[in-house]
Amino acid sequence: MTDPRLAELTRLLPDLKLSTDPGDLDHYGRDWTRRWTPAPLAVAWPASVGEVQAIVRWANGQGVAIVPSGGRTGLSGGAVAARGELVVSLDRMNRVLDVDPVDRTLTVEPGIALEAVQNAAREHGLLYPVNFAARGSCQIGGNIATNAGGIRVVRYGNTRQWIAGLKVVTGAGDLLDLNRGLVKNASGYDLRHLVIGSEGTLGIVVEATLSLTSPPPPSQVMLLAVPAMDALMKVFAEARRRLRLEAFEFFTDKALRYVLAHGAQKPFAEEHPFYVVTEFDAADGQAENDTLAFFEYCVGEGWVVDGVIASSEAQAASLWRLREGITESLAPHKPYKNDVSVRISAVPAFMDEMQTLLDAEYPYFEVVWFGHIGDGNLHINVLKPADLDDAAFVDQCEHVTTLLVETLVRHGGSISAEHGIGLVKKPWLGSVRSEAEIALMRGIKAVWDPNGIMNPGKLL
Ligand code: 2HG
Ligand code: ZN
Repeated sequence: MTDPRLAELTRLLPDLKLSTDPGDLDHYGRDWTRRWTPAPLAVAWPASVGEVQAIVRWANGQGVAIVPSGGRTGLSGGAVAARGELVVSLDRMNRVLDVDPVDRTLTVEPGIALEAVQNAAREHGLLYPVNFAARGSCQIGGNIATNAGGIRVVRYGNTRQWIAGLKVVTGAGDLLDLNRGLVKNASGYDLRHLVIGSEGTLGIVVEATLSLTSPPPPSQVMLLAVPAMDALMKVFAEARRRLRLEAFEFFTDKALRYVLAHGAQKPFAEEHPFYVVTEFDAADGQAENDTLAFFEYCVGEGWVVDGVIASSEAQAASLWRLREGITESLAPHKPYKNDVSVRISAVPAFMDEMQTLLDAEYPYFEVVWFGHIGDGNLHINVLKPADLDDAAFVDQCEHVTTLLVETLVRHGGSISAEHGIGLVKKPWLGSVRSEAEIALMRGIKAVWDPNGIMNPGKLL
């Protein structure tokens, strides 16, 4: 370590795993956004709370910025290190520390993968219900930092709802033990909820106590073909009324074409403009009648034109693949991503207005819509035309984002539903949060992180 700051860190923590290897800097300096060239100072892999705390204190002393780093599956640049920061990877802090069947909690280190959390809960006959396609690679610390949502929010809410306790090292180097797994705790500001969704700008989560729940009864997965967005919202309202929903996701004909080209199985002989994948409880014979009655009613109203119910786990997985495989199938087309939310009732009008603007200004852009329609959360991926260079594409997409934000503001929506602000959406934060709100956010940041070392440049 020729850098004197790193030499000092090694002197303080001789056992700390630390690397300046160019391969590590490149790998750990980026997340799933591919826009920035990684340029961290080094990567550190602490193995204990004490090491994290010592690193943060060292960083304050040396004026080194820290990028906390989980599975780096984020899509907003929140885990990018492109300005000489120290990446603090939580990869080595990935243990289950405790399971409590009475409290129904699981206490884990932050670097554990979401899927490992789900499996640990299942081993004890319980469920950690937050779920999404990146489950195998993303880490719980990152889920907390972004208040990750995903495909079960319609039933179970976001990550926030499942955090019973948090240990956090603040930007000032203090170790906080927040809420300690309590169900009720009316003792003032609930600081745990400030950390959730703070995108690593306040501190580093070093331990989390997660609430678990009972697993749902056996479920059924159904794919529906729908002729129009208005109809789709009616199907949603009807499904919520008649079925106990676990998921209600949508995608368009364009999205389907990309997943099919990527190896998924064609669900219907004909193409339709919109599709819904829905999953719901189906415990007994009555449930089967309810499902059929729901389906027939929707067909009778003209809201659904075709449908298939999975008759095996393999078929359910292949229906889910149509939705969960979209991101991967679009990746080769260098998509520019937007992740927005409006009130559920505003979805069709918002989509209509936005698509009209896009068609008028950017008729040569292919725009793929999909997402968590049951949460009013839409993913809008603009694919890069082959004849447009990367910089010009990003420029034009940023103008698309401005149009999008103007439309969102008219509909009372948000520029980020679940991916976070990071670097990618920072220019537009002021359009969806008021000046007074942002001033408060800056004030909070200054208290938690007085020297501004925690993930600087992200969010604020
Ligand atoms: C999803 O819902 C993820 O599949 C990714 O949030 C969305 O790729 C995207 O735009
Ligand atoms: Zn999503």
